[in-house]
Amino acid sequence: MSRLAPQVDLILELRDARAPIATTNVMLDKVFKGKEKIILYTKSDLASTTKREIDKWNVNKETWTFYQNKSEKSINQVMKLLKDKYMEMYPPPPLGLRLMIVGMPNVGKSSITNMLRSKMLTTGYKSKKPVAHVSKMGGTTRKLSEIIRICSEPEILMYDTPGVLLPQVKDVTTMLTLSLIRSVSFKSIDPVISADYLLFAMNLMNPSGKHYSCYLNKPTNDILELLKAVCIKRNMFIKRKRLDDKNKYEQIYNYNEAALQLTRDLHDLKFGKLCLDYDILKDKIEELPIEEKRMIVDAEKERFDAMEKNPLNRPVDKSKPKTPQQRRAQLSNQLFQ
Ligand SMILES: Nc1nc2c(ncn2[C@@H]2O[C@H](COP(=O)(O)OP(=O)(O)OP(=O)(O)O)[C@@H](O)[C@H]2O)c(=O)[nH]1
Ligand SMILES: [Mg+2]
Repeated sequence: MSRLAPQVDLILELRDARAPIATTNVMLDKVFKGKEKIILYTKSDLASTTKREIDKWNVNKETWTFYQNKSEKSINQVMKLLKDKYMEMYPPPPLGLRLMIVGMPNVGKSSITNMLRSKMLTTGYKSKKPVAHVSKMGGTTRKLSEIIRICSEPEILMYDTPGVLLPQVKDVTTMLTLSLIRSVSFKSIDPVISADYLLFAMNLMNPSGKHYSCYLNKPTNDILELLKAVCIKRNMFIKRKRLDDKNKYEQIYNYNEAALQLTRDLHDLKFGKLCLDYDILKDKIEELPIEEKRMIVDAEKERFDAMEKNPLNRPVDKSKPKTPQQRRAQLSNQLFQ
């Protein structure tokens, strides 16, 4: 990417609107220093983040807009921004505007590449078929694309790029946010821990428990209570031999499967639009009346005290892991307890 930087006229940086701070990659600013840039906060159809919240963090007054893939209005807005930038360039780039789409994994770079190409190429052009591969998981695009023509009047050419993570993630909440939006593989994190962070975020957004009312008709800050409700609703149980009588079986809650279900529900918009970025959520706490803030903090303190005494309050699994997959899962559990 840095090798191509001198040939690029404009950077289109994508960040996930559900995690605008966690998906900001300061490394890209270094590589493309001095280049014109437009920021798109993608997946706005899944995000509750507001313009005011983004503006509050836009300390360098950069050009930005929300973006929702497959929305006519959204793509027209991006096309207008691109054309305006082209018109502002004097003299105009002799070989056409060269654009590079950059951002963290899974923020929607390939999706917008295909969308721009299908919308901007004038009708009758040879092929408007999707050229970039799109999938649900981060890490789909593995290498820099060939140059792609997305518009012929004016001439706009672009590169789709692989998602770039910073070498180190800032903190645990950022890691959890990135795993929930599938920018980093959620397989490397205990699903119950991820689900716990999701519950924490949902409670901050709406303390009445509205977001997860499809499972529980009251608010809770106990992830196991919510997971039990998911297990009951979705019949997620594990059958195992009883400890006191090996000839009899008992059913226990399948917390891991329920936690994975919550992350799937998040992507299916079952909990409504959300923001998962701790930095933005923190601001929300500050806007609450003092009594509510105190209640949230006290409840969290109580929960963490309980967790310290008995991490996650889960029954200890003493059985030896049988497969490499189970061994990996057990290791990741240890890392996050
Ligand atoms: N709901 C919603 N989903 C989107 C949007 N844009 C992209 N997606 C989905 O997000 C997932 C990732 O999209 P990609 O375009 O492959 O993301 P990418 O940034 O190219 O990912 P990598 O190449 O892995 O870095 C796919 O499942 C898309 O369908 C959007 O605006 N809204
Ligand atoms: Mg891609």
